[in-house]
Amino acid sequence: LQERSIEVCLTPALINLYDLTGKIVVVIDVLRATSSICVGLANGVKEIIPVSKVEECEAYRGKGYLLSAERDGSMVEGFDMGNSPYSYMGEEVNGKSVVMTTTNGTAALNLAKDAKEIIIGAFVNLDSVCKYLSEKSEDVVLLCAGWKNKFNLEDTAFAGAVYQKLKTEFTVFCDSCVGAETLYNLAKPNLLGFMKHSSHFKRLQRLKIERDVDYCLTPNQWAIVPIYNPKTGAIEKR
Ligand code: 3SL
Repeated sequence: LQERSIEVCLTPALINLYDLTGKIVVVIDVLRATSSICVGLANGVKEIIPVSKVEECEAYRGKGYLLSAERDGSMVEGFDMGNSPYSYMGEEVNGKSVVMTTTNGTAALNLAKDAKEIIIGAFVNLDSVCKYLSEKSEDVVLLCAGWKNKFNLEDTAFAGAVYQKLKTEFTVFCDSCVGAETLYNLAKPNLLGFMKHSSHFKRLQRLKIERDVDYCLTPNQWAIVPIYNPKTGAIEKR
């Protein structure tokens, strides 16, 4: 049996330390970008085009796309929608192509473009991500989007959850995996309560959107694995 590795990259600032060639990268931005991507594609969004900058999103205006732009938790003024999972559920998104830019998640997707495959992970699709990785034979890098290049609790805890489910299938040589799992074990009995310690919870609380956090921390709501193809520029569901 071919041995394969699993690693956790704790922040985008560390990505240059990882060789992504031939590997599957799971991009993780639990609060809220990768959760919203899962929700949208599970609810009839045709495709999501992630772009790093607000100006890139703006360039799609008037061409039949829905424009989703978030910075520092808030919707950027003048755009169609922000980054709430609840705005990715209604009739208005059904069958639409959405161009999305977020503070951290879409930039992290862009950093993963040298990988063999890029998939989208969040608690809302935890088991589907694990099943997908389990059925493949590639090495895996779990890339936490963090907050402005810094470590965050929620993405690391999710990486720990994936690692915990899969570790017996991999050769492990990565302390970040062990650290992430330790954090997940601490958080698991009360994910929402634990995440109240996170800076992003406090940020979203100030914006009065705690219900988004609750939603994004509820595991396995959607049996879906969104896949990002940097060649087409789109995320679609498998
Ligand atoms: O950073 C991101 O990509 C966003 O998910 C942040 S927020 O939850 O929309 O504020």
